[in-house]
Amino acid sequence: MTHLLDDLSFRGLIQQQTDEEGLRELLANDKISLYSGFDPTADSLHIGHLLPILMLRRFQLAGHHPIALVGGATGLIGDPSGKKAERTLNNEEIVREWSQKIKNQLSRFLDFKADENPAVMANNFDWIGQMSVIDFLRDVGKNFGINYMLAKDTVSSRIESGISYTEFSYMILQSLDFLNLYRNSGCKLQIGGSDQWGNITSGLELIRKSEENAKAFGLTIPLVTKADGTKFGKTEGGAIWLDKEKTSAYEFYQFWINTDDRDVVKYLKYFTFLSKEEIEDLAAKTETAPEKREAQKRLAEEVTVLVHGREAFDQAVNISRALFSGDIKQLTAEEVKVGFKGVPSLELEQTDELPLVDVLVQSKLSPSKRQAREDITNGAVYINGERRTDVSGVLSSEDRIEGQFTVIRRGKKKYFLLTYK
Ligand code: 383
Repeated sequence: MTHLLDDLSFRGLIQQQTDEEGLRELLANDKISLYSGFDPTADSLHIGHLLPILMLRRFQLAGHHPIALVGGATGLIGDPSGKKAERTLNNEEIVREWSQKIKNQLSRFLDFKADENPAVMANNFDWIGQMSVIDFLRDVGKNFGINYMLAKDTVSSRIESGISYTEFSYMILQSLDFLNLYRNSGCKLQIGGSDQWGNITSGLELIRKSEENAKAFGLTIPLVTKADGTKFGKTEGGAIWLDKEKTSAYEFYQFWINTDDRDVVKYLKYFTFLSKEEIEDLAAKTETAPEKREAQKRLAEEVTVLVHGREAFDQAVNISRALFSGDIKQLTAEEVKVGFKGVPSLELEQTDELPLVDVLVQSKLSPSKRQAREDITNGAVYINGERRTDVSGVLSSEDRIEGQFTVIRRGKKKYFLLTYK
């Protein structure tokens, strides 16, 4: 069997390791506990969190014991890692609410009922929340030299612009987590994005100072980059969230299907569990027939099914197909709503039955009545995907999908949506 670390390095998932040989040996001989932490800084995780989550899953699939930690306490403090400016503090009730949501999201990716190696959920509020400031300063703080802390990137990069004592102390809390999990759960490895290197190594330092003959490891995952130089995971609409209320399964699917040919093989390695052979096969197809976009299709399928389930994936494909072919009629009202999110729209009364010409003008699809008539006679106007050529035509209740939407299209891709009160 391939060593887990060899699979991870084939996938390009390893950025830095504290002791490669040591970890290799440990993993070859033992099933270990490992953890990664997620701070509740929003009401949902986003695709930037996906790699470490899937990494925990990769370890679990290889027989190890993953611990997903929600930063109920650290989320109240704010990690300065990778941040150019001080964060604003969120109130405790909000952070508690977000912790719960993030916990629910995390639990979908790991198996908590596995016989041999069930995943475990932890919340650092359980040990940090009650800690007294005296204990913190005496028992933990004593192990951290100021010079050591100042030398960390996350701190040194903020000396000019400023960093509060609060954020400065963050690394101590994350270190304390690692020590705690090491002591109480035998956790020997912390993983995280490369932005977490400083926090992970300071935890190892604390463990080394606190425990005799300690053996613990750190491993980081690279930052996901894009060939065109833009930031991964961001669209015009903002982040790609894992919560389908914030980013629909259709938008999620679209995000992956639009992956650049230059990035797609890398993302298959990163974000899917496909084998080396399957990925190499898709890589070859991208070389020989890039126009078929087989690799993108497979990537979008794998990741959408993983995050949103098979049914939501099928729906996303259905919407995409209908939008591509123009066959809108076959969509359900729900699918129209999702597929046309962001398309300009107008809300009408249920009783409204408007002349098509007027609607084209009102929606600004056609600049004037004269042009609207011309567009109709030229065959450029479609209602729910069907061409309308009658200039005196009226939009009636029969033109509504499940009584809720009328999709108007002019030309190849100018869309407008009518909704009804
Ligand atoms: C808190 C307590 C711990 C260990 C880790 C933490 C959270 C950590 C952090 N992580 C980021 C986050 O929460 O801030 N201090 O948004 C992100 N992670 C992971 C990964 C990543 C990092 O959750 O690189 C992207 O997703 O490490 O930015 O004891």
